[in-house]
Amino acid sequence: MSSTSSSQMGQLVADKHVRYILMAEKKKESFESVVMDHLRMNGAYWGLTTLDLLDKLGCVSEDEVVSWLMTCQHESAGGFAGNTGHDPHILYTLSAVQILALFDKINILDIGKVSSYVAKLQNEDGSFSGDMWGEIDTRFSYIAICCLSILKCLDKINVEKAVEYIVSCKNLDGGFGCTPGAESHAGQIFCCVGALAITGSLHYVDKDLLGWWLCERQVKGGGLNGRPEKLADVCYSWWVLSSLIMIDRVHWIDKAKLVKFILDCQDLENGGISDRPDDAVDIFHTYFGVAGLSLLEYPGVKVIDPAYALPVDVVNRIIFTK
Ligand code: GRG
Ligand code: ZN
Repeated sequence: MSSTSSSQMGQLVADKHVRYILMAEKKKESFESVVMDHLRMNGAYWGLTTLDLLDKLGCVSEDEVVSWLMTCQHESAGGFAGNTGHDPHILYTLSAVQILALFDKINILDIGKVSSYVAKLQNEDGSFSGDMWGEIDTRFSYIAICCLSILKCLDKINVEKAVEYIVSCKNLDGGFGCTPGAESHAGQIFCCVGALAITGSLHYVDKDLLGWWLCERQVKGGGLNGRPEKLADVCYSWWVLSSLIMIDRVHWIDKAKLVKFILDCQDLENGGISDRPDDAVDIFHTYFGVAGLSLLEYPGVKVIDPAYALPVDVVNRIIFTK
């Protein structure tokens, strides 16, 4: 729970968040054991990226994380699962690739195998399924494009068709949904705008119309919601703000009020960030709170790339190496 007196001081309690991530609430001895037991691949990406943004990635044993991560790769399919022995899914495959990017260890991968797993999930109409069971969603389009871009294998898919499908999910309000005709939602907008940004296709976005819809997500208290009439939630500080930055309209929201909203969601005593003030903290919202502050240029937090959801120094390393 946040205490009003300290939150009025408006400080990021970075050290406490680092400790919270390392312990992940469970009084376990190491971050790695927590990751292996229950946070699994996505949790590991959220926690490790947050640590890196706070310049504390060195606090975890890279070898332990990486060797656990490699046990999650499905031998024949090539994709990654959420934990050892589970089925592979494109969601966990991106998290695994992002974690290896953080550690500068992409090269330990059989890149051909991982990229083929992702490429095989593309459908005739350009869309992507999440796994062999076939659910289609623009989340998976983003994940495929982000993942293959990090692996420098975008040529393995039909990018033109992938973009065409994403554009077919654009709505009259300028936003995007999970499939053609589905309601605009900030999470899906991040995915579609991110995928269009990575593929150099942002000209398909009506920036003023979408910027207007996105900046209307800021509510009186300064926080952002994900759709009209919904409650503000710290995670939209990522989904909405990253989209506004990618379309160059971030100056349309009140940044100071949003910073205060995020800081008010901190547990000042035990670390961690919640979805809204006075709720229980979790690692997902801790990541999105810190990542949101990074997008807001909060001092002491590394700059994050709005499309790749990785620190800019990591993205630069990927782009400028062979
Ligand atoms: C690398 C950052 C990153 C993401 C990977 C998984 C993914 C790609 C994107 C997910 C995008 C998405 C759909 C986010 C929304 C998540 C969310 C908070 C959903 C809640 O929706 P509702 O309808 O909540 O339950 P509201 O806030 O509308 O009441
Ligand atoms: Zn949330």
